[in-house]
Formats: sequence, C-alpha cells, structure tokens
Amino acid sequence: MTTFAQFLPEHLQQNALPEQLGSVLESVISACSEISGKVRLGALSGVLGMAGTGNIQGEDQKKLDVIANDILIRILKDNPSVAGLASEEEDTFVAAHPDGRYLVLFDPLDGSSNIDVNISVGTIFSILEKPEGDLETASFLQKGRDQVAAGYVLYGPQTQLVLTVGHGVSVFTLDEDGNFVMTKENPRVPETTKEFAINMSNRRHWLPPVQRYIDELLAGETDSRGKNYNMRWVASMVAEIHRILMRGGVFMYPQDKRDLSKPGKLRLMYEANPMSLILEQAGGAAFDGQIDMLDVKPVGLHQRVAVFMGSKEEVDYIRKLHQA
Ligand code: AHM
Ligand code: MG
Repeated sequence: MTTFAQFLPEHLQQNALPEQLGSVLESVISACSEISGKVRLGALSGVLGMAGTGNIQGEDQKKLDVIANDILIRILKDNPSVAGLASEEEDTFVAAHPDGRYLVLFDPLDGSSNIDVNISVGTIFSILEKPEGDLETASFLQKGRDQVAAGYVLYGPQTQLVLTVGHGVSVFTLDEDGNFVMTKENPRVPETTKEFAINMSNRRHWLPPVQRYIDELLAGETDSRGKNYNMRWVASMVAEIHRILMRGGVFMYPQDKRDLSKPGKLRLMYEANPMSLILEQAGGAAFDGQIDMLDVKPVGLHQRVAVFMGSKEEVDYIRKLHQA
C-alpha cells in the first residue's frame, strides 16, 4: 500500500514528521477521498438535497454535510492517535481515545450552498496537540499559531489537498488510483494583487473601514489605489482561498451592522485558523479586524470571526484602515 508519507515533499520526510501525526493526516486524507467519491457522483449516489436537520448554529444541513461529517468522525475515531474531534456540524466535541496525542477540528463540507448546483466545495481541517489532563472544550481552545497541521481538500474540477505542517505548503492532486500525488511544492501568495472577494450584497451593512476599502477598490485607478481591481465570489471559501494561494487576491467576510453580537459569519476554529496558517505559510497574511488571525485567543468552539486574508499588501492596507 502506498502511504501518504511517501508523497510528502522530501524536506518534510527529513524533518521527521511525528509518526502519530502522519497517521492522523492519513486518516483525514482517507476520509476526504471517500467524501470526494460521494461529491463526484452527486445525484447518482442519492446524496444531494436537504437532510431535514439543523446544526447548532441554526443552519439547515444538506445530506452531504451530514454524510461528510459522519465519514470523518467514523475514520478519525478509529485512529488511536486521535484524542478528540470538533466539527462545525456537532454541538460539542466528540471524545475519541484518552491516550491519543492529537485533536482534529473540521468543517466537513464547506460551501454547502454550492453542493446542489455542482460548484466546488471542500473540507477544511486543523490539527492541535492535546494538552495534558482530561479532554474538555478548553483543550481545543488554542490559538491558530499552535496548530501543528492544517489543510483543506477542494472538491473541484480536480480533487486537491493543500497541507501545511508548519514548513511551507504542499499541494497534492487525487489520481485515478485514489492517491494524493504532490503536484506543487511551496506555492507563494503574490504580495500584491488586483483581485478581491467579498459578498457585495451585504455592502450597506458593512462598518466604515470596509465601506471605505471597497469604495477605493471600486474607484480603481481614479482613486488612491491607482489600479483597477477585478472581483470574484464563489461563495465557497475553499475555492476562494485556493484561487488566492495560486494567483493572489484578498478574501473578506467582515462583521456587519445587522447583529453586532456576531463578529462575522465564518468560524475561527474550523475555517479562519486553518486557512490563515496555510496563507501565512505561503507568504500571505490574515487579520480579524483587530489582530493577526493566528493570535486570536479562542473563547468557544463555534466562535465566529471577521475575516480578511490573502495577499500581504492588501491585508496590511485593510489593517491600516481599521487602525485609522
Ligand atoms: P458554510 O460552512 O455553512 O458552508 O458557510 C461558509 C461559506 C463559505 O465557504 C463562504 O465563503 C461563505 O459561507 C459564503 O457566504 P454567503 O452565502 O453569505 O456569500
Ligand atoms: Mg464552513
């Protein structure tokens, strides 16, 4: 059997990835291969449509949200190195093996609104070391900077795995035999960009720094930025971040005025942190409106956060507008 480690770039093999971490990654990846199979067949495997259930955040679940969640939990719970799991689709954490060394957090199928219309979706995951002592919610509440690995699998025209274990980023493509083969080593997010991603329909609800930033981008070369910008919005964070990793750009989901008790839409532990680690490892940046995303001290498993991430020059500029 070909193991995942064989596909790791040489520098990671030499850096002796702890064996147990390698095994947890293999479990995540094997779950994602299975999910990829379901996503690819769509209506042919009867997986499209609503599940008729809701998650803790009051969002309706699609059948594939539930299937992807069940696959990840089943495979990860089977791995003795996994101490516990936290999922966007579960109310509380799931305990696994008391002697396990790692905690795995995930959004099983991000971008659910795209499932039934055959547009890219993805799985996002984050791996932390379990602190000493009994497993409790607080065990998971570690800063993004403490992640020992993070990644996503994009179910797009190709199924691709993007992974960091803290030494740069590697990109793998799922081949016909079900193996993830490395197809790009250390992609770098261009520091400058002319492309942004935001859900413009929320424009009237944004806070002043974001209103001003987008006004400047839309004014293009006629205003202070001195160049014209292009916009993309897939409504699938994995697709968006992958585009930014490959060719630069800035992705935003800001807080808005509708409900000031909610700092944003996206979740810190399952979406913002893993994506921020990947982008930082590729030379990009991530900010929550106040500080670097990876320095945010989590207070809850399902905590939401404002998100600005991607090409460094844009994120730094957004930071300046927020500090003004
Ligand atoms: P989900 O986890 O329920 O799928 O929500 C996350 C998704 C992101 O992938 C995407 O960036 C965003 O929600 C799109 O939101 P909107 O539909 O408001 O544009
Ligand atoms: Mg999500």
